[in-house]
Amino acid sequence: MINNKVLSIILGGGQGSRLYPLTAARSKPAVSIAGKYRLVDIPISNCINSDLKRIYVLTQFNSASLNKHIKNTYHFSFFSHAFVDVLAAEQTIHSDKWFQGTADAVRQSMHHFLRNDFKYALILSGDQLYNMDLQDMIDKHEASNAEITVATYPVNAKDATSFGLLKTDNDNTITSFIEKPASDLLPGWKVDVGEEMEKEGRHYLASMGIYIFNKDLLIKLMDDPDTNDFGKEIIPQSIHKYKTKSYQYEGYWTDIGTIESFFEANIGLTDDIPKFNLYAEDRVYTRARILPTSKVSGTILNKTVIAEGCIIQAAKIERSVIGIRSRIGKDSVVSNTYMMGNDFYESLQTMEDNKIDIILGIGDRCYINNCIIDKNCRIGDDVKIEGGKHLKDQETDTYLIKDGIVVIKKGATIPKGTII
Ligand code: ADQ
Ligand code: ADP
Repeated sequence: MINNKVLSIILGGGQGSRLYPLTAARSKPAVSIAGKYRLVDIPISNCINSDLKRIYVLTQFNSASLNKHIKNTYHFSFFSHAFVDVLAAEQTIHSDKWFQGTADAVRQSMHHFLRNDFKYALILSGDQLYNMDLQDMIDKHEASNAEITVATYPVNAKDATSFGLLKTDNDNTITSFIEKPASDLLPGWKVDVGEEMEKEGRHYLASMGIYIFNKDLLIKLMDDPDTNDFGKEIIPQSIHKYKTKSYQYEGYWTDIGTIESFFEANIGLTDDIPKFNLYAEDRVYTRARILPTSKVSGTILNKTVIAEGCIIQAAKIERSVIGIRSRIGKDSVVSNTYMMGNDFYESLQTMEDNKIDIILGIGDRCYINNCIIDKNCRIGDDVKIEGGKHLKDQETDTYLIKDGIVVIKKGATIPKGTII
């Protein structure tokens, strides 16, 4: 089934500087999560699971791997109108600038959207981990005769300053909105979010950056060239002019736009009952790679998620997510680590022929803790990486330390015996 009234638009990200160095060589939507998916698979899967199958992904930094991933993953029947298309910032006769913000990204792509028949535009963020029935949000939008609906989420004071906050009347109509307020303004933004949420200290109602706009209104709003951003301009300017509703969501939802939140979200998948459930009836889609099963020998595994095609001989792996085609050598101990895995296998013969003496993966007798290892890294034997808050933020050619998390850059080689 396809909902023909709705066109989905995923904001795939600008430079993705907060996720650097994971975004150094690829666009943000293409960053790997949970060992086998890419960030963009989350909003796309939420749309597909809600029968919204006409999807554009807007990105500023069109790396080949994003296009390839979308092309190799989202195949729809020849007879269906479904599609997932990547739109990169492009120069046209009307504009020679890059996207100046989220609204500008939508504005510059309007001519592509308007080739489709639709009644509502659903605008989604590309860097959030959640599993939401978007159809229900659309039904509520329609039933309330709203012109705009903003998905909202109760948050605590610590998180509140990173979001757009809003107040509503008894009928869920948004009456005021402030984008990322300073902490001294917070007391004025406390609202009634329901007893359950208040018990958890979540007194503020945040915008999730997920919006439904009626098509005609979106066309009108995009005609004003002076607005670049939904959070900073479009939403605060619209609430008093157009009927704007809040759709309050209380399931799991998290922003994964920073190294720390990205790390926590991945490691959180190893919990006994993870907040984000990958084992639900509604699937998260990704590319079918047809890899062999993983092979594990002599390893104690505790709270660990292992993707397909790995060869593991480690002594112990704990609270870690091990991505596709990973190799981990004998007597190594890996904990609190997200290892993204490899894009290819390297045979012993290839290593010998090319005089390569560090395997693609983690060598023997290594100790790795609090680490993100990007794809295709070589970590030599006897390397010790002990991430943690004792480490200062710093960057070298092969790694970066941010908030105590050591991020090994894509394709880096860490020589034998290195201690970080
Ligand atoms: P932020 O997430 O800080 O706040 P922003 O940086 O504008 O807002 O990003 C929103 C989404 O758009 C992200 O997925 C981002 O990658 C993407 N994006 C940013 N610039 C883009 C561009 N030039 N081209 C394409 N995509 C781009 C927003 C709202 C807040 C709300 C939070 C919820 O402004 O009100 O609370 O989202 O996370
Ligand atoms: P995946 O979707 O499996 O994560 P991608 O298709 O984005 O990976 O990337 C795979 C990349 O790995 C491609 O760019 C491909 O050219 C590269 N690659 C595959 N095999 C090799 C190899 N033997 N040596 C170097 N790069 C390789």
